Amino acid sequence: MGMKVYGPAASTNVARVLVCLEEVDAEYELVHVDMPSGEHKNPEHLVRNPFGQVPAFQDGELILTESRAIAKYVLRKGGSQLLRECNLSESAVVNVWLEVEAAHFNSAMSPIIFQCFVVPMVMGGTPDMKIVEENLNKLKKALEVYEARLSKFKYLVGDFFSLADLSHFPTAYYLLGGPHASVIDAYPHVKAWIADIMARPSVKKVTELMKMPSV
Ligand SMILES: N[C@@H](CCC(=O)N[C@@H](CS)C(=O)NCC(=O)O)C(=O)O
Repeated sequence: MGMKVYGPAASTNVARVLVCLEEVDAEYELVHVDMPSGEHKNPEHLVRNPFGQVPAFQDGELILTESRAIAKYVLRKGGSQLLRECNLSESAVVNVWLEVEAAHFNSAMSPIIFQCFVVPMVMGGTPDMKIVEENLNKLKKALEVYEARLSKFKYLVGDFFSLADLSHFPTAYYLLGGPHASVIDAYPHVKAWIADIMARPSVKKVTELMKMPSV
């Protein structure tokens, strides 16, 4: 039995796992979970992810949740160098920036994506601009730190691409495709870095999947 990812590709946390599978050219099956109808809260899905969230991941007997943990498993299994595990300090810094991505970039982008995409397109509502503004301010604070870092190094950890960079792609994809894309114009190094990430073949492949509503 091959690896299985449960969730819609359009979910940022699912896309983070898919891009790692593509990086290592793994064979996998993407099992769609219909979130608008609440399939992620069904008992079968709760067995795989007790928080009723996506993604869930299965490799034989092993069931995993948490996209960044799954991403690491997939990259290790596929023998990828994106974790820099041959070098203790480099791998430590990969983990630092992966945490930064979750705590500063994703945590600001996630409510923005919810308000600007999910509320109008899935729930038929109107975005709460107070939430959007608060999180744009939070994002800008993070981007100042990123800009300083990326003025010194080509990528977040150093002059090599790592999971820390790749992990930003799903939320960056929605930032670029949403109404607040111009936010990054004030941060030229960040803008070039995001363009570089988006040009990666694995990322291009997953962004195509993200555009397909039933995948
Ligand atoms: N920390 C988790 C977050 C997972 C998560 O928030 N998934 C969202 C979709 S992007 C979800 O399932 N939301 C539905 C819910 O929480 O009920 C991860 O990285 O996998």
